[in-house]
Amino acid sequence: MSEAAQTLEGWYALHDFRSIDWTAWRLADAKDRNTALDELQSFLKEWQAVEEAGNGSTAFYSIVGQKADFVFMHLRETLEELNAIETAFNKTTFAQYTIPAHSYVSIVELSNYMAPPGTDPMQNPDIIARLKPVLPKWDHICFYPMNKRREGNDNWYMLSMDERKTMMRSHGMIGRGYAGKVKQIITGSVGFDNWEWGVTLFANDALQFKKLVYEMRFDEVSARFGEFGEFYVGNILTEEKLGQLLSL
Ligand code: 76R
Repeated sequence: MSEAAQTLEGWYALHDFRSIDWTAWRLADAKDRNTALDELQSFLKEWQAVEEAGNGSTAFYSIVGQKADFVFMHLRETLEELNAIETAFNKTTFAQYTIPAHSYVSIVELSNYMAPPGTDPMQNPDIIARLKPVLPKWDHICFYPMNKRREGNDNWYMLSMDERKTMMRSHGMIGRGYAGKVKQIITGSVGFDNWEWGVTLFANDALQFKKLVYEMRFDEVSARFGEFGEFYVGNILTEEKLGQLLSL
């Protein structure tokens, strides 16, 4: 058996994608629409307070295209908290005007492929900060799930630790070229959802998503072993943008 990579886990993650039921929203009377907006805004404030207290983080983005209209990405200490957020949102007036579009459950994950041997990662404040990150409020988000292939000669899980380390080093070097332009959060989802990882990227220039993902396609670990699900891309929903989105 090949040696499993050691992983470190941080906050649990829920990506909650919703579509807006525009017909219902249009038909609602102004009073109901105001109640819906107020409730949504108070949830956003509550989540912001959780973030400021260091107990989690939430990102709120619109989604371009027909797969969904917006996404909440929540990070919390426990699966119970994520469940509670989801249920509380579902009970709001605003939720009555939304349709669940997609969801993804995972946990922030770092693996030890690049860790210097003989060090205790949990003594490293940078590592702790990456396991429990404050999600950037950058202009754009990109999310997609992925697997590492397990087929014939292209079985990631049958490779030796050294072979995987070499490939992950090359992967990491490409990624580093995007420092400051793209922030990535890798969440592990083996046992939690349909794919092995969720990849969440943030950037102020959306084109950098395409540049990074394309460059990685030529790198062995993605070229030979990467299998990808659906891509979701969108724009940050500030209070002002939210008002514009929902105004009729
Ligand atoms: O954690 C680290 O920074 C060390 C290096 C590193 C690891 C271990 C790293 C760096 N990644 C790691 C693990 Mn990554 N990453 C992806 C994708 O579209 C594709 O082809 C793949 C999707 C992107 C865009 C990306 C970006 N990475 C992983 C893993 C877990 C693998 C495992 O355990 O087998 C996956 C699935 C994955 C996928 N990666 C980086 C980036 C970027 C931008 C970096 C550089 C980070 C930095 O140094 O700032």
